Amino acid sequence: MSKKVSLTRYLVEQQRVDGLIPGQLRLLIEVVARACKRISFEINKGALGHVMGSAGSENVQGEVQKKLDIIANEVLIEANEWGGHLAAMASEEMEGIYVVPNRYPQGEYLLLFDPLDGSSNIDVNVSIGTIFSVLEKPQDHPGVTVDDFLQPGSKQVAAGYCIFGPQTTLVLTVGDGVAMFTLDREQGSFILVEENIRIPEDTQEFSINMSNMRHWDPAIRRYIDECLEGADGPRGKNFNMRWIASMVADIHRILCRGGIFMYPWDKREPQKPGKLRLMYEANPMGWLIEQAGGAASTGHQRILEVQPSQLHQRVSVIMGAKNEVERIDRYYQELE
Ligand code: AHM
Ligand code: MG
Repeated sequence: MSKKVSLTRYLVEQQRVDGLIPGQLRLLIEVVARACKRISFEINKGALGHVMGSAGSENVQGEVQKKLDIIANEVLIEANEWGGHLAAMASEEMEGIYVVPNRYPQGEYLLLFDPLDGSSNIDVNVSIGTIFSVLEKPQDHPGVTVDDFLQPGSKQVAAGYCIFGPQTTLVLTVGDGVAMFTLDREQGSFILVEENIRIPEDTQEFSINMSNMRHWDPAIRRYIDECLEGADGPRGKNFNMRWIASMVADIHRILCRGGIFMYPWDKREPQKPGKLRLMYEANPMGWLIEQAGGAASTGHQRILEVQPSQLHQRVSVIMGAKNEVERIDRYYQELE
């Protein structure tokens, strides 16, 4: 029987061999994984656990919060606040940062998360996920402020997501490739199922909400028009389309079998640079995609180089197969 490698063992070995994971970061990742396990069990209860539906409140972005949005947020905070590995947390569901209370030791890391991404899919039993990103707290001053979080994605020291689908799978990078761990419910631990994940540089599958077509800018219109023309058009091949409306599930598919994902700027709300959030969604997913050999761009710039100016900042997102992302970047340059 081949040996099973648990997340704990994987992290210990990475720490030992590559020195990539300091002890506190290893603890942090394990605590996040434990929280994801709890969230997975809560989601699995569904209507039987009275966890479905809206909570009757709105988050800072004016979006209706689902009960599970709030539960997942609380689980992540409770799991992470006492371990001594964190200075503060920031969440898509909270307006300000959550500084670790004085009664606990202050650590060196900052944790950012979208506690439950793909909320519109909760009540219809479709895959959703938790996305997380880890930064180091700047050490040049005591205490912690919002400004400490405003670092570009290239500064992340760990990032990942946990997808709650037919299986619960944690996908992680600490800057040395992408690894996947599936929750073994009998054993209660995450087990390594794949390492060194690679995204093919070309693809015939794209992922975008086509209902927004009339709002897109010319570069995205041109790219999608050419895909739709199929084998008779300039691309000379047919394209398939998938849109799950959970970024976690769409990115997971791309890490498993390739493709390109787009939630680009559109003119519905011209003052907003996109729908998705830079710090909780685009940066962690962008780093995972790059670590798997793909690319992540706003159309104008590498996502990981965007200098954030606000915690809840939004951004245009184009990520996945390298050659396709570069093609769209070219279209933006040509059409400007
Ligand atoms: P959420 O964090 O409120 O769940 O919103 C983000 C989600 C992404 O997971 C997904 O890609 C997108 O919103 C779906 O948007 P749309 O409803 O336009 O299809
Ligand atoms: Mg989200």
